[in-house]
Amino acid sequence: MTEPTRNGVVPWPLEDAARYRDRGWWRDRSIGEYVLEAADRDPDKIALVSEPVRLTYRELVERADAAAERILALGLEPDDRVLVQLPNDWQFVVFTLACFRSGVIPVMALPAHRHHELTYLAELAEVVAIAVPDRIKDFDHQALAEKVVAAVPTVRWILTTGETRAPAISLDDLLAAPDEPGARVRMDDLAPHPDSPACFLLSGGTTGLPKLITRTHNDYAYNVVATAVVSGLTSDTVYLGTLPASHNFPLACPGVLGTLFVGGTAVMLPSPEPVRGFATIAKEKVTIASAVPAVAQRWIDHQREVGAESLASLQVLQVGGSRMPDELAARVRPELGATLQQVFGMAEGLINMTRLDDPDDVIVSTQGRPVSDGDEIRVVDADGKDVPDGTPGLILTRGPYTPRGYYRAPEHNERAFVDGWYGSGDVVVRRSDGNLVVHGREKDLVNRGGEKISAEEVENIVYRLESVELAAAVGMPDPVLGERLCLYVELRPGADLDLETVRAFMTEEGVAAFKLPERLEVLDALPLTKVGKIDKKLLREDVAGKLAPAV
Ligand code: OOB
Repeated sequence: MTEPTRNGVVPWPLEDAARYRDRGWWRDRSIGEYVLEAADRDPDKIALVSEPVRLTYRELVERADAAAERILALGLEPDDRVLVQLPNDWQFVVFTLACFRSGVIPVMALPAHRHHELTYLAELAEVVAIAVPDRIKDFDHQALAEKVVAAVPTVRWILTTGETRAPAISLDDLLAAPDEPGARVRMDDLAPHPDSPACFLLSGGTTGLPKLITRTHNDYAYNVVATAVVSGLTSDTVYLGTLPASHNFPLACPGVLGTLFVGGTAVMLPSPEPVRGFATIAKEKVTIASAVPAVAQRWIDHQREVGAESLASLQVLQVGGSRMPDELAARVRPELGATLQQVFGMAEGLINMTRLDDPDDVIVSTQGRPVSDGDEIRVVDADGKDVPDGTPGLILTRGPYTPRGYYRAPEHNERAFVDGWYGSGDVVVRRSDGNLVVHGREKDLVNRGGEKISAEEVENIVYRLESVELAAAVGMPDPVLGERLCLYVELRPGADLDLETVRAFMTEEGVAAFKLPERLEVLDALPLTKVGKIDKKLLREDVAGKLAPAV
């Protein structure tokens, strides 16, 4: 075992780490080892389905280990970071496992990210390689990767699925079956240190650009194990992953990794679009799927058109990422025939879930409770004083799978972590039964159907426009996505601006499409608070009022 790198990674205090080991939460095994064990139990079982590819456990781990060897032979080293921007397909899973086996650290970018996000992440994590598909729909990801390489000197390799042009290297070749199938390349000597980072996840981002969250093998494996227990996963589980797999929720709560830990079958779909989703559930006899509320809504609408026959095998629908309205939650069981599991989680760690056998009232009107006895939770007022159950307050948490700081962000960490307690900025009520209800948030981001958009990040880009004097990005209510982004601006004298110009400019700047404003409000003067900050509360009320149906 190699010693973990501490560079930029905030470790847990030694006494907490010792306790987490004593309690059996940290098992000192790397993530890949859990999957190898499942493969040893039933090597011929189908592990991964990503049409038209079906891999057995034997094939999956052989490919992952062969790929790990090939990646290292190429020149990547354990602890090197690689930016991963792959859609939900078998390559994502095999490559991620190969990273977990080799100690190369995947930085989990989204397929929707563009130049603005990728160069930032590549620079921050000093990535040496970037893994992309050749294209998704009309978009040339390989060309995007080339631009990132040109901008960030540490990036030495582009790895591409599909049609690869020089200087890129074929990821499909790297991920191919070993030359001699069966001659297992078990890289047991290279199993990374369990306290070293397994992957870097992206935070929703409360200030400026997203922060990176370093998840160690020990903590992340426990995240997977604890959520797999609460979601009732077994080797009979068939999990459908349709949300972008680089998100913590579909990846590890319990998601694809949880399924592979217990010997189930993970089915990958690149989108949650209901026609294909329902057909896949029927064909593969999917037992559990995860969704954001907007997707659950689409599935319910679709069910009303086509009926629920194709969902007969679906036992559990997990919903999280943004607040599910109680009325929608109440419709899941009667209309889709599956037990709803509400999930209130964060890439920073803490995962709350309703239990499958909870009474209806808990399942429908709460976002559940922590998955581990090791999760500590406080609910506090603005002064940091604990409030009694039943009173709204800010949630603080620490525990065995909630890291104690972001990667290379000491100043931000001082604010986001207090004595090891992470403050997510969510306003919750803890009920006397321990379940949490999310009431709102005190962080400046827009939650667009589960995708988080930092208001400050958008504003900083908009300020590059000559015409803009003041800018404020706020969430506006949306019946489908929960929220969309509305941009308020005050213009320089004589200037004008329209929504299309802002969107075209931001696209030109290489910003992911989901961050583009969907409404523009030009005011003579933006309202200010007593201390001279833009009064966003007032702006949120203003746009909500404009959108409310006239009575
Ligand atoms: C998940 O993770 P992130 O990191 O994209 O976003 C975390 C934030 C939370 O702080 C909260 O503001 C919001 O997303 N959130 C919810 C929620 N689940 C997440 N707000 C209300 N109700 C919910 N059920 O979103 C995430 C990570 C793992 C599992 C599930 C979701």
